[in-house]
Amino acid sequence: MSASRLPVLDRTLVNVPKAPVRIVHIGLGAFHRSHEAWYTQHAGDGAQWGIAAFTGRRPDAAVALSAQDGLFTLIERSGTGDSFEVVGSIAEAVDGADVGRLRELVAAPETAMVTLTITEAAYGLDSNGSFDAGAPGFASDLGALRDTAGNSGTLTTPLGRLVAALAGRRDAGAGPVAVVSCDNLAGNGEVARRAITGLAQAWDEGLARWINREVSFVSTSVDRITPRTTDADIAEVEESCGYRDSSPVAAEPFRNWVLSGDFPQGRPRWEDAGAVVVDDIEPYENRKLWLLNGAHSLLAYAGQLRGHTTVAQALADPLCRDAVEAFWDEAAEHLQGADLRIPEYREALRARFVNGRIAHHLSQIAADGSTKLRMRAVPVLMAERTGGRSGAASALMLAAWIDYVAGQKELQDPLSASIAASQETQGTARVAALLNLVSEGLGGDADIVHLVARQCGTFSKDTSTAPSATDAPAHLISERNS
Ligand code: CS2
Repeated sequence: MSASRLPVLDRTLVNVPKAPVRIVHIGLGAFHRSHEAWYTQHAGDGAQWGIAAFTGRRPDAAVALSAQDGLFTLIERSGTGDSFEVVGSIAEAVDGADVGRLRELVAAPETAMVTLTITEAAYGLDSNGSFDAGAPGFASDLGALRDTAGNSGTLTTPLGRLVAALAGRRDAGAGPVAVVSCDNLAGNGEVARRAITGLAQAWDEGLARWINREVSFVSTSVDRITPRTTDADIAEVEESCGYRDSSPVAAEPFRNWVLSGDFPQGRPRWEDAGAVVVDDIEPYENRKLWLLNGAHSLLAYAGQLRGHTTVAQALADPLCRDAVEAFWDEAAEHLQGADLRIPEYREALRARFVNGRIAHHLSQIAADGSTKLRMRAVPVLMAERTGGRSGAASALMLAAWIDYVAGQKELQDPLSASIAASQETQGTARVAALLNLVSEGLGGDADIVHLVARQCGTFSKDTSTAPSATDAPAHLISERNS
């Protein structure tokens, strides 16, 4: 049957009932759908927990998902083949600009939590890691909050919108609620608390006090590699499933979710689907942020400098792979505790990264480097130096970023203007300026500046040994061209 004659995915085609909304999510992207939406569907009591998911910057994903009643196909992509599952836990998909609907849902007593995947850069952290109300978007949102008592559709930041919605919950007397950050940030619960109460404080002190009393900030470590959906994924679902789905999402089979904190109004039994609830999340968080995300960032910059496009392709390059292993050696020194099982975790990561059927583009990972490296490279570098070692492998990640940003005309980064300005300087002054953007004061440490500067050029120096596009395995060439 031609694709245009296939039925569109909806609830008459699959036996996936719609659950009542009890979770409000902000950041309706591929990762939310492959992770939290999947875990919620697989919780034993998932049928009682529907998600109302709001987009971030653009309405597109909400429009596309609404046309199929929130349903989408998860393509589970292993190294050997694909399997398909319709996920139906998104009961409502909404344009993030619809602050009125967000307020209404957050103010509903049935809503037990607000979950977030808004990206690291959206928390307004400055280079000290503190909340900065002057970060892009917040000043104008604060103006809109003051002018319209939070009723304005002109709020543009996810946290500005959430603060307006929390005011709605306070006004409705709907009681306590949990805010659950699912972004890759160290101490994401605490970061969310600081940003949300910081914004509220700057608008309405009474609201900040209410948030301190009534909102529980839950920390999580989330994991599932989920590249952007491609046209090939859409065509594959049509062919294999016999319906049209504009919004499938392809992800690796591996998934992990560690949570820590209180849910005053309950939560789905995510542990039925393999989630783990712990008292002390920090070791798990660091393991994931340093080993997985750290390696990702290193590969993103080093790999692109070497002419690679995907994670699997970069890892096949010995220069990149050795850099990753050396960084892992440094990080492992600071990941203690038998239950972390670092050797097994590293082995599993190698296998996940070489899954060449997952076209995880380095350019996607490279975005927002100043914020990401602050959490992925700097803590290991500092711990190494405190331990009397140089931290050379962590410094190499910073050097790769510095080389990478020098070659970019348009950079996606919250500090892109300052990064561009620092390109006006040269030599160690430029290295120091860029390091200060990643972490305030780092560029004032002459030893670190030299350690990083010495390693600049590592991945661009000897391109003769980098595989050229035509040496790359066939599946990688086709991914690159897709
Ligand atoms: C990646 C993550 O884009 C990035 O920064 O490192 O999105 C990574 O793929 C996920 O955290 C995997 O769980």
